[in-house]
Amino acid sequence: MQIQTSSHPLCVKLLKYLNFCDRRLFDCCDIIGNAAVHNVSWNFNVKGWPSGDITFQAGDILVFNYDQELHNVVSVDEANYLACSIPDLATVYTSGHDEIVLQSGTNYFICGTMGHCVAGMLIAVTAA
Ligand SMILES: [Cu+2]
Repeated sequence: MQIQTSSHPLCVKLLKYLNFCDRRLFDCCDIIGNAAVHNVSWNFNVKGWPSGDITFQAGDILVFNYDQELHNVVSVDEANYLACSIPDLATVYTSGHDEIVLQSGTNYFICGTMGHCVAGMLIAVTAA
């Protein structure tokens, strides 16, 4: 059995981390091997991203690049997106280089630093 798509950076990372191969990993590599990677400059200018004709598929990866001293990334639902509020159980990303896999439908992200979302640090990305 061979991993056809193991050269994908996320797959390489997984292989290194797990140090073994199983069926789930092969499946995962098949999925992420076909995914597109979209880099996001996560800062105050991000509102309106992406501009142009980029289309997104479920399984595509957004890479949020930012200064982790200033910002973070919070995955929220539509209501919290519109209200710029962070629910108690929200998933908060803080690495400064977060790789987030898009789900089917609209995916909402806001910055959790006080005042940043209302200042325009939020995006909504719809994946087919
Ligand atoms: Cu911020």
